Amino acid sequence: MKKETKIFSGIKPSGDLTIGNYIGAISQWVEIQKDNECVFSIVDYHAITVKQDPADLRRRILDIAKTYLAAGIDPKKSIIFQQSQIPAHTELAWILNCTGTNMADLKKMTQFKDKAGDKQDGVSVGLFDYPVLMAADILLYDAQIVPVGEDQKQHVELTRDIAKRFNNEYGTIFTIPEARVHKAGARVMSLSDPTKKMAKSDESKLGYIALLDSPEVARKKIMKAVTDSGDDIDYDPINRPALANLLTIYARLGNREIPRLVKDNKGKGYGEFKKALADVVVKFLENFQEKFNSISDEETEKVLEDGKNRALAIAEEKMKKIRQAIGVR
Ligand code: AQP
Repeated sequence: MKKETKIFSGIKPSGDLTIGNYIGAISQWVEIQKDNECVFSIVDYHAITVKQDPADLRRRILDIAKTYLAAGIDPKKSIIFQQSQIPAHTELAWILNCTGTNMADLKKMTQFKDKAGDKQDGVSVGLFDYPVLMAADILLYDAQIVPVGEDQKQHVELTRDIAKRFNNEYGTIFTIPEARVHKAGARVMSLSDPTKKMAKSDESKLGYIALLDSPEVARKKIMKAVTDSGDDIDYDPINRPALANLLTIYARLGNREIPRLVKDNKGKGYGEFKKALADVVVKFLENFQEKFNSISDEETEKVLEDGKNRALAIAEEKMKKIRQAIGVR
């Protein structure tokens, strides 16, 4: 990666953040921010594509900002801001709805198909249109790289298509971004169903470990995690996806390499392995929560205010060029 590459990424406050969000997204950001110009958002207008309780939503916005800080995002270097505070995101999404995006593009999106299921006519237009708002988020900041988990790769591909079509029509306005998926832990799977991604809005709370779960709850969830047939410890994502998922979590939260973990756990049964994994997860959560709890709401609000001002300056400058290009200014 070139030095000072522009990076954009975000998380929507649709539930309490999970170790999947940490492994697949936030932990990568902490590394990436060292040498790059990063913008990290709490993309709250994405969360309201499905019904949210207003008080919960407000609390989660602050909690996500605090999570970024507790995980090691440095607000002096990187911009941390709340998407809804910058009107340019929704303005640009509307423009891209009209130029660059076709209905057929959105109908292909796997996440929409998964989330809407067989009720496509009953879900909000926002859920269908979500990838266009995401394209606006990325394109406003001229992001070159978008670090995401595997599940969001398709949306970044669509962003590239939208940007190219817009540029063809109006001249080179947008930078064409690229998705960057961290190989290990790109897709952390549900603890109760290893064929499904671990998701913060999963109705089954046993499927995910929230970053703010108490150690007892986290331990219980690990001990109840489904396993595959077989009783030795081996890494085989095709035939033993549940165990492969647990090994990935162990490796990423315990800072270990999978082959080494397999070697060290040879001869152990699932019960013993899960106990060791639970210890690693609990230790990680305790460290994380200690940092999280030491950050006040006031401090977090200040970071968001500063981030808003910095993001606003970049977004407004970009919007001026876009408004001129399409002829409304
Ligand atoms: N299970 C996961 N494994 C790896 N990465 C993941 N991410 C989410 N879940 C996993 C990554 O976290 C970032 C933020 O995602 P988001 O909240 O904006 O959207 P999402 O992918 O829809 O996340 P969830 O947790 O699944 O939310 P819900 O349940 O509300 O839909 C992204 O980079 C994502 O790849």
